Amino acid sequence: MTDHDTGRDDPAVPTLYDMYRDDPEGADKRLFGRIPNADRRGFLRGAGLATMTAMVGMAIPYHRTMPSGFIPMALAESEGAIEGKDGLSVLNDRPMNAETPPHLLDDAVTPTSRHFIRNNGIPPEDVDPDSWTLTIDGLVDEPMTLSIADLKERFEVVEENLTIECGGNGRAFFDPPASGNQWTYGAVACSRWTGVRLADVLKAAGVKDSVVYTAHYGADWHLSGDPDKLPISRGVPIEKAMNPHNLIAFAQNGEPIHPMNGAPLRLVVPGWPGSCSQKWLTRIQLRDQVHDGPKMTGTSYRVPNRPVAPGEDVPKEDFVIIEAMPVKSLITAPATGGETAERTIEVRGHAWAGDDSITKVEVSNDFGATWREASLDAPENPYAWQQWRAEASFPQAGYYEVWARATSDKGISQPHAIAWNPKGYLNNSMHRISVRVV
Ligand SMILES: Nc1nc2c(c(=O)[nH]1)N[C@H]1C(S)=C(S)[C@@H](COP(=O)(O)O)O[C@H]1N2
Ligand SMILES: [Mo]
Repeated sequence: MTDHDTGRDDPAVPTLYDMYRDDPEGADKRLFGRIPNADRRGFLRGAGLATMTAMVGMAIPYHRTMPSGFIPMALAESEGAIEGKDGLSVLNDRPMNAETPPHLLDDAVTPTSRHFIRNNGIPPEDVDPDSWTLTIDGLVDEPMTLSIADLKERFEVVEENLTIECGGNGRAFFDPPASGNQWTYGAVACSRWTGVRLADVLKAAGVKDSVVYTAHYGADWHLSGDPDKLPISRGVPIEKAMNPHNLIAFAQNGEPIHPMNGAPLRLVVPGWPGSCSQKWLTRIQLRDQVHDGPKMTGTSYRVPNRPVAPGEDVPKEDFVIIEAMPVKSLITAPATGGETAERTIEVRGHAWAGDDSITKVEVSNDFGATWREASLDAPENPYAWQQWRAEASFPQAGYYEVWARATSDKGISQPHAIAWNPKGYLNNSMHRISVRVV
């Protein structure tokens, strides 16, 4: 198998399963050596427990007595399910990265069980919502440290459907390929989030005039286990931070946030790369310069400042930070590859466009020669993806493709071809599905 087939970031980073099969003792050390002074009484003490529990699909009551260098049978038999998730494809288990097949994203509000997982490091263990705190500091009049109860008490609690899409969604289709998780279509979701407005909290702290950028920090661990290293810390310009639709969220679809989606507290900064939406949020610092945390600099979440040819070697200084995500649509029904005896079927899905809204979705079933306008719903609230549906008619039996393309209120629509960039970001080319009419 090539690296492409396994869809992993880097062949040098083995999966949990590979690690235990090839070198059980070493794997144990890598998993448990990472938290200094961890009380290590058995296999599953330490940073690996959340991942292991997630992978076997349920709690492991006797984890304290599991021998070291031991791989659970459930993992030996399969790559394992993820607790509280349903039907996701695991692209990588260290860190955990899993996407949702398009036909499982059919709901207007993405159920938590189908919300993708994009981790850059190791999620925190034994998270206690009651003692969790968020610090707002840096260039503010009054630095604050707030509990989740404080947030609920001091600020208006709001609920919104907000689209989060990973900047690398669609990377799998880059040619030449781009390294990183080989996301196809499913690193996007629109759950209903409950929280307080980021802007309200920043205003309460008093944003100094010199502030230009935020810096977000979370409680997850760097893959190396080095407590002085952060897996990711990103930020946004203060103008974006003050948008009233950014939430500091403590609930997802009316329930506590899923552990892999940032429990107990996360940022949701919709419309911009998912990486701006810090999970396991502990601190927001305001700065008088652009943030320079891990995954802010170099080529991370950055694209060339001009169109480049596929495969072109672009100098680092020509990269700019990705801001709003581009206009895009997804066909969630029917599932690709299906067969139908009907001559007319309903095709449906969602469309979204960064900071903008969608004004038109069109569907073609003749390889783009003709297009039919879909009926399109208004968004539930700004930054919620919009539902559309259209009829596709097939004159005779045979192989068809259904293509969808959305247009934003800025008049921008989706391209046929990928605008290639070295790290495989922002693929918003049209979604195509195949239909066999029998
Ligand atoms: N603390 C922390 N926050 C994070 C990440 C992370 O690895 N650690 N990943 C980011 C990225 S790259 C994305 S796309 C989104 C994904 O959110 P989800 O896993 O809840 O779908 O979380 C972002 N927030
Ligand atoms: Mo991401």
